[in-house]
Amino acid sequence: MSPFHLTRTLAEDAADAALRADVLRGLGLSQGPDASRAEGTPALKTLPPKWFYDAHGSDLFEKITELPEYYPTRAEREILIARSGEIAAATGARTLIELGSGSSEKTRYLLDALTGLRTYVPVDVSESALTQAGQALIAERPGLDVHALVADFTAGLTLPDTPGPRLVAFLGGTIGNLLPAERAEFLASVRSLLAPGDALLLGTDLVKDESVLVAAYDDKAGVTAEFDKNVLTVVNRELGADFDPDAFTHVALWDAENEWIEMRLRARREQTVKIPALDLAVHFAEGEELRTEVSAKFREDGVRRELAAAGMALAHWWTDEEARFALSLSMA
Ligand code: AVJ
Repeated sequence: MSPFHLTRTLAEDAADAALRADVLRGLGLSQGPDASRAEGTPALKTLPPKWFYDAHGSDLFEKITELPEYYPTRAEREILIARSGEIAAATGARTLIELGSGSSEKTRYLLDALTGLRTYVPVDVSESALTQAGQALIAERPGLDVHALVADFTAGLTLPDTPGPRLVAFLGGTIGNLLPAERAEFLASVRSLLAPGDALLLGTDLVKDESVLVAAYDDKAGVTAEFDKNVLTVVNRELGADFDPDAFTHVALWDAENEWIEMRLRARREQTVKIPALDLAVHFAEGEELRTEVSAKFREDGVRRELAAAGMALAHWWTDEEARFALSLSMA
């Protein structure tokens, strides 16, 4: 058995179909002659954030994590360094499943602490990130069985048969990219992967001062703006569209009612974008916005309630020194 396994549960054509459906839903159907449009208030255009992460987008995200304004990665790393030993003791995990593993950079602290660990299952939509991270890991840890899964973890997962106890880790605050109803469905599907005694380690960014939040999503160097616009490049490449990224301005705003950050792309001028693969012409008024990401921020009570609703019991809540970010450990 080779120590590095890669399984695609997301077929190339399934990814393509999912992108088409998302673009049609977010840009296409809202363009139809429906009632709201007749009244002159077209629905907000949207694209789901998962399409940021082609190879270039994944590189840009790695750059974001090093920006002075983007604190979540450093805050979470601080917690992992301080608490990995407690996490290992509380879980005794023999299999670590990491959803949205990306570069697996922070995972090293967990891998070092989990002394009984046999198998690491990184799950990501980015095959390039998985291959890079997986190859590096097996070189460093000859005893570890790495079984990478190219998969969309929001679409329900089939996991390889690996030894328990299992620890599922969902780090980085990525759960905040799901809308509340999607979050409930996602947590229920995670719960269904767990047996009694298995655990979920969840990273959540916390509600804080608006200026700190907005700066984290609108950095001075413009890396987040480039990341935001990368979704247009992805749609151009995959669906033959003719988006001009320079015709849009990156916007980050705080929705105080929903307690989430939104990233949007604002049309600098009136324009019509062609998407040949969908036989679509998408009109943007000057100043019209396309929402590309929701990044929800959390409070301890809300996290405990959402986990309980999915059948998991919050057992530990750890934050960084400045209480900017939290890691929670919940048991099935
Ligand atoms: C990787 C989803 C956690 O929402 O903070 C970073 C992505 N977007 N800057 C986040 C992101 C803009 C990030 N997550």
